[in-house]
Amino acid sequence: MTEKTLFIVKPDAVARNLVGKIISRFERKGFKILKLKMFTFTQEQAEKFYDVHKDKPFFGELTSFITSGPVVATIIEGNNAIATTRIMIGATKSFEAEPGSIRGDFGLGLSDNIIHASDSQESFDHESRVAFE
Ligand code: FUP
Repeated sequence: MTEKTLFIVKPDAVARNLVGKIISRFERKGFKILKLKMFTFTQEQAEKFYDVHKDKPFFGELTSFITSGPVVATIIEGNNAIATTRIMIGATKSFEAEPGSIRGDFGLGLSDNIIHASDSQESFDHESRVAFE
């Protein structure tokens, strides 16, 4: 089923010049890029983006990391986009993510874990609204 999803190349990956390598994996997989935007999250936008985590102990760390530098937000389209993208990015903790996944191949961090991707239709709707507002 053709679906859309959002992924965000996070500040650590942008700083390490990994934008092209990461986006090319999604192109190679067969997804179509519909929107691309480079920007830096404001504090307000970050709090809105991550509002499902607002009561978590790591919320402060998360918003301070995501606002720390430019990101690249991308909306892609293709078969089963939401679930397939989650498989491609790998486990949240980069240091445990499978080799072959994006986090597994490029990262070692937890909040600095290279890439974010929507995990449901609801999170896609919310997150794409915030990122492309
Ligand atoms: P994911 O959907 O894989 O990005 O992971 P989560 O929604 O569980 O977490 C959102 C972000 O919070 C992750 F990118 C990493 C960060 N995080 C921490 O910084 N500390 C934690 O203990 C858990 C998550």
